Amino acid sequence: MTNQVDNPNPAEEDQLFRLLRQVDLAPEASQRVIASAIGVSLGRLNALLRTAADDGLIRISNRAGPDKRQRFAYSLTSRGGVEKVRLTDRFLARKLAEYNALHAELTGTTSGLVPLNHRTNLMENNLSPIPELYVSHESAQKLKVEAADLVSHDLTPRQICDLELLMNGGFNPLKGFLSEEDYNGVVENMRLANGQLWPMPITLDVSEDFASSLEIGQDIALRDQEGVILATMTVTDRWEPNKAREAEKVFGADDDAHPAVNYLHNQAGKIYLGGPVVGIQQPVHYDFRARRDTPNELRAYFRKLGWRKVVAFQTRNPLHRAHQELTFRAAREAQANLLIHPVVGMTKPGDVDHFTRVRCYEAVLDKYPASTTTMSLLNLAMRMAGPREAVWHGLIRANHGCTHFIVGRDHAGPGKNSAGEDFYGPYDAQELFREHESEIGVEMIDFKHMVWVQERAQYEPMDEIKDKDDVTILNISGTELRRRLAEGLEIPEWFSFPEVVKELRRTKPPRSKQGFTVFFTGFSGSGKSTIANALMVKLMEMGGRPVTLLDGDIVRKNLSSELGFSKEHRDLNIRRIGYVASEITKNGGIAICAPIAPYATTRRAVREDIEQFGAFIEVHVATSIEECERRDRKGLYKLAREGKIKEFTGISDPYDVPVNPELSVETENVDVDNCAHQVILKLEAMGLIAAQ
Ligand code: PPS
Repeated sequence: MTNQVDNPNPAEEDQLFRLLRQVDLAPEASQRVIASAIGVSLGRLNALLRTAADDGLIRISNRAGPDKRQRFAYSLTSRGGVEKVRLTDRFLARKLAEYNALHAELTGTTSGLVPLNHRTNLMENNLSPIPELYVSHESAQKLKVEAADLVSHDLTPRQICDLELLMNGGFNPLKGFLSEEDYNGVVENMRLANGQLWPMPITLDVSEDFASSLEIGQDIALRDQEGVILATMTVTDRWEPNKAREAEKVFGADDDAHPAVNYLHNQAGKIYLGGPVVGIQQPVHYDFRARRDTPNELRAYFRKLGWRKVVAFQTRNPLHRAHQELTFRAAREAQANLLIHPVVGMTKPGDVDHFTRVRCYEAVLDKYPASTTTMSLLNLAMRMAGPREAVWHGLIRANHGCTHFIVGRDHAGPGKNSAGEDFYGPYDAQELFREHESEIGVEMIDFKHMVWVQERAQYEPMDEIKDKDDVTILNISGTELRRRLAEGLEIPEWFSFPEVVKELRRTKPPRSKQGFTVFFTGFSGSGKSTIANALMVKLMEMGGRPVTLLDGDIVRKNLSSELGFSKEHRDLNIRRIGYVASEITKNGGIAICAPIAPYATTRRAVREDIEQFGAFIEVHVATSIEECERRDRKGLYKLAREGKIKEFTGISDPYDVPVNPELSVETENVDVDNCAHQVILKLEAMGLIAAQ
């Protein structure tokens, strides 16, 4: 608790805090009940109520009914909710200071005697409750009705994850989405404006139009994707961030190959809103409900079981034998209990989906002694920010009552940058964590790279093997595992548990049985549709999977008939094609798409959507614009030259040539059958069609 206690009149502040807490907990109570609950006279209560109402913290309304002494009803406003959270922190800080001073006096610290430190901070240890941003259930019901009239923002999936952890204290000490001043501090030096350590910008990004429709000081409702109001927020800040700067400082490079930088530039809104949040209800989860815990629920669980030391293991991957060994070792080293704390919010695109992972974790959990280990799911949206992310993960685990945290090699690594190099050094995360360990409040246990020593039939940390030259060291990397799964190859028992392998095989059948999308792109008249048709027929001849052709013209007729050729409309058209193709791919079919798809960012977005479920094969039909214009099969180029068709790709509208397509086909002097055959060969090489 680091809040400063600077109010000249703490007694008044205490009274206001107690009043707001009381109104929050029992909005239906009579004046007499409130007065006695907070320990003031009726006269004083009236004065307090009037001031609180004038300041917009509570609402006073007439109460119907015969009892003349109960003429009014009181309820907390959104603003009152924010003030209550603020005063709770200050109240706690003041009480702790008083407690510490009293303790010092009783133990003689002030007279120079040695203090009993282990008792002084009892109230601040990892097991005491931490502040949340929720109002009581009663107030929430009332606020929800009022919030229905507010302007609302529909949260994105990432914002919902962030909001959940803001509200339940997972992001303590944050009280809402960052203000501009806090954001600048976080971006520049990982600190909030008050100096507290916080490495990750938690921002509410919105469109320019929405932002400009708001006034500073206005309350807005934050809704989930079904329209349920989860919280209200008082907008105190609105600004246009320097995203390139944020990318450089937070993620280490302004490079779109980094998933969070890509999100920042291509998905996040242009404007950020900041302000305190009042929590109305938790986001609803229908899956694995019993496995999800708030920080306070975990703290209570640890208290109940008497777990004073808890080491947390963060993961976004299935657990194999090496992980089990290292978590065992970490727990032994720290003499602590173990919390397996997998992320189920958002992880790196392409990761194994969380449903499969949780089934795998549940299978592995049986292999741990139940009395020392537990598992809880964390609805975090990861950013893959390596070192900063490790510090952030540590703070989040401290909030969840943990005392130790495992940081591995390349913790939360985003993979390679656009030059093919790693974004961060393998131990950068451990270094940054070590630097801030005491402020984070959890001790780091650095990950030992575990390998299988065949002769001894056990896992050992690589750096501790003395007889490296005399033993056989085995290891299967993540890439190798994916290859084996994709090709249906054996996965040895020493590497994983049969239950886990079975689960992984169930979700990821070999590539030759998975769905995939072939995405042709090129100028109008380049030959996309003709090759796509030939390819479709060849695939249908082979049989095995259903094939769907989403040709440019067919889609424009059936899916996008109302769209034109502006950038916005073209993007929408391609996103629709991508959506349909991703559904086909997910369900094991083959989608062949053949739109012009002129913009690289949109093609990338579609690729990301599809690669969650299966392969995406981008085929550039590289017929030159001169050749297309010479052919001019539909006579459109002529019209475009005459200015009768506007925004015509290659003539009066841009085409981003694909930089790294899976295949590029030349059509000049090559017949269609041969072009389609090149695609078939590529699919075969990728293992997508098994050799007959
Ligand atoms: S996009 O950009 O991907 O949405 O375009 P797409 O849906 O594939 O376009 C399909 C066909 O529309 C015709 N057409 C135009 N193309 C480009 N620019 C403009 N302004 C335009 N207006 C109409 C054109 O015949 C496209 O043809 P094909 O040959 O199917 O690519």
